[in-house]
Amino acid sequence: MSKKKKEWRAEKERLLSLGLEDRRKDYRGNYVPLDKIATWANHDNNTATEEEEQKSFSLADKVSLYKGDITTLEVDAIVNAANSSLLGGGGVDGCIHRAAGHLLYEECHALNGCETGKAKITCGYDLPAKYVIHTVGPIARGNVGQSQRDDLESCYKYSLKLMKDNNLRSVAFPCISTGIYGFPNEPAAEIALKTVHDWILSNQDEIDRVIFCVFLETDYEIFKRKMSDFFSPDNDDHKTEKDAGVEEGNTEPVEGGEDDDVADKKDEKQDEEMLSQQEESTEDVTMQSQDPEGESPDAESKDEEAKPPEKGEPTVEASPTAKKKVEQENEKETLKKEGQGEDPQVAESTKSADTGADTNQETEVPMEVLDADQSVTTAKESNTSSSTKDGQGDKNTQE
Ligand code: AR6
Repeated sequence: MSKKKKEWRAEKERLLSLGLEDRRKDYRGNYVPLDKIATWANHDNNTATEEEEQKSFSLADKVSLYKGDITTLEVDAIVNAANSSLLGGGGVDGCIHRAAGHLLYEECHALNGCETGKAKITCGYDLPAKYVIHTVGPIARGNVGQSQRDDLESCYKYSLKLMKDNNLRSVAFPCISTGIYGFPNEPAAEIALKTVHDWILSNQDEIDRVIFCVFLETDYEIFKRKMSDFFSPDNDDHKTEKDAGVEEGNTEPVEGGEDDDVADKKDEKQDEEMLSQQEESTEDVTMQSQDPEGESPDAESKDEEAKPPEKGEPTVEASPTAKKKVEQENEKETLKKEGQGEDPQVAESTKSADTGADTNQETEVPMEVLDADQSVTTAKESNTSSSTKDGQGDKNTQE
């Protein structure tokens, strides 16, 4: 066994044997404990009466909408929107690799990549999340057909399956594929909400919480508008896309008129500001670690075959925000290809974080607890215990 493999295996074993309080001593940055993240039933916009809340305990109590940096969440697992190399990249992938530290790269290196629509699990290392589930979303570049829709759904399903297989009880998802991969935000949110809804319905006892962790105001507004269609306090049956106000092949919401247009423009402006701030402050995410010994990978995935794509389905026109992101990305890729002749997919493993928060933390910072409203409190004020079934069978990690 190589020195590097020994290193990540030993650290993974050590971290997974620790209790919550000891693990907290190892976090590199701020963290948000699960009990500080409101469930949808208690979300500030939710107008459910007490009686309605009683009825909805099974669904609205099991999901949350959280806007912020996924790398700060103290949950059993966070999901990474990775590429098929699993060796890091930009966006949320870059943020997660930076915050988790180099051992995440070393373990990912041993996984031998991952196919689109599937998922693989690693330790979270320096993250407050115990595990990272890496999934590879479809590349949509603004237009989506049925195969991209199926692949995106499959990302959520595989990630949830991995969570269940490893006895994990809380997970946070970013908006997979909606950044660099250009899947339009609105249909992506529909797929995320419907897939998670259906999965929770048939796995209610297996899960404590699924958090939809959005980063951009645009996504926050979309999810806020749609959450109750799927996790309604008084209705456990999901609505169809039509009922939820979105016609297939149309990314624009059906409801609302001028007010929505004004709100959309405001969101886009806020997002543009956020993205440009990030671009200014983001450093390159060059994964420098290499395995000089080139040893054979020990992929640990228990993947099943993904559904074959269906052809000839209608496509969805990208929203203006998605188009802009795609244009920016295409521009970057053209420049890169012209300059270096690289394969864009492979090149992504060494490029800067385009849409992600800059969570690079090279130096030790004092541990602080972030309240879900982003206000900082001291670590002592938090007495949450992890919802993970500690010590229980961890199929993918007991090696
Ligand atoms: N926390 C939560 N969400 C975030 C964060 C963060 N720190 N940073 C960004 N997002 P993207 P993709 C949101 O581009 O479209 C990488 O290079 C972001 O606003 O990260 O699946 C990979 O290596 C967006 O809503 O992932 C792949 O090559 C969402 O995360 C490729 O990008 C996903 O955007 C994957 O592209």
